Amino acid sequence: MRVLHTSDWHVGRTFHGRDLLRDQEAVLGGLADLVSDERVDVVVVSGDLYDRAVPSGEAVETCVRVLSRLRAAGAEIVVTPGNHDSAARVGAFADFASAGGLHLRTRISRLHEPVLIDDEHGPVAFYGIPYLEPDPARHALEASADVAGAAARVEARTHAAVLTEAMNRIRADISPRGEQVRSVVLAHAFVTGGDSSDSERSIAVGGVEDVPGSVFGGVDYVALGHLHGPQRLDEHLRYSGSPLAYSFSEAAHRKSVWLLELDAGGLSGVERRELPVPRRLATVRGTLEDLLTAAEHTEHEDCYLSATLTDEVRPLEPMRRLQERFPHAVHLEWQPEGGRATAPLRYSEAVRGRDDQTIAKGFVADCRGSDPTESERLLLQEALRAVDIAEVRR
Ligand SMILES: [Mn+2]
Repeated sequence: MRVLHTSDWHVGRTFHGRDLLRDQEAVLGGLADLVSDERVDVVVVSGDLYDRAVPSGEAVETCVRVLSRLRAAGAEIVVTPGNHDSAARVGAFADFASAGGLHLRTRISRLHEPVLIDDEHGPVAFYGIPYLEPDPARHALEASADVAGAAARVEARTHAAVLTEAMNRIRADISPRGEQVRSVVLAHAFVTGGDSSDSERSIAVGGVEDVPGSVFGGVDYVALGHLHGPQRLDEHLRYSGSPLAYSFSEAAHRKSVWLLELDAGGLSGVERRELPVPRRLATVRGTLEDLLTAAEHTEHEDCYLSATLTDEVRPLEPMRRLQERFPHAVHLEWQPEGGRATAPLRYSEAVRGRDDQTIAKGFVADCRGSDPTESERLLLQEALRAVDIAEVRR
């Protein structure tokens, strides 16, 4: 059996205000070609299908088109929700979807019930662990202890405790099925040793967010979601990472999916398949004039750009001017080099002995390089007087 492991689609996410839906649909829809070219039997999506608990109508439509393409290419699909998803919404039509080959595994009380998919060697059991927020998950696990025939108490309010209980239930389901059953677990968690980036939302509880990899023993493969960089923690324990970069900290990532091969004895191979990059990311630094003219930046003209300006005086309308050369410049910082602005000035010293009018005038001059005009001066005066009156009244 061939299984494609992906996660953290975050459909509907924007990048510094830019809509990514078309890029997401292009990359994710492209997975359908991989499914047919590589004769993939099952696609597993380990959480963060959407970027938000209540995705937009366009995001839902995009996601449905992508899933339909994967199914039409010949794969069954198993999905679990991540910390960005609403489990109830993702799983809304689970029983109906399942009849069409889309298995939405969103319920904690049923995480020990596998999706069974056969190959020539017998069944492969796919278990989906929905993202487990420690406190509510603990209660849901305790409430479903009868159904699962499991421990009635989950002692600690930690990710490790609830995932340990989830895995105990899964192992208890696997063992009576016998040797010939192979197993794949989907989980959305921060496993110790993984590398994070700037685009995952922290799941720390009491300062702790990671769980040891040993929690996931006893199964053939664990398809992890949550961390956005593709990584291998162990042969059978991997993150696929997100299909697109969602922060500048991911500029060096090569986004990819894992392609697993299961034979009669379990996991027999894992290959990496890199994904196309709709638009590269670049980070540049220099004076505005430099960035606008230097030939070395020609290669960045079509990238999503994060620029750090080093001008001594903050240039006028820097973003508008940058975008004339770099239409996809989306982030800007100003870190003056060598100028007086680099010397940290304590606020109390900066304002000592100066009246409000002078301070406001100085602020305009500092930001813009020229004093306020007569009409601006009158506006400032009016604003300051209004604040004075409001303060007297209070
Ligand atoms: Mn994520």
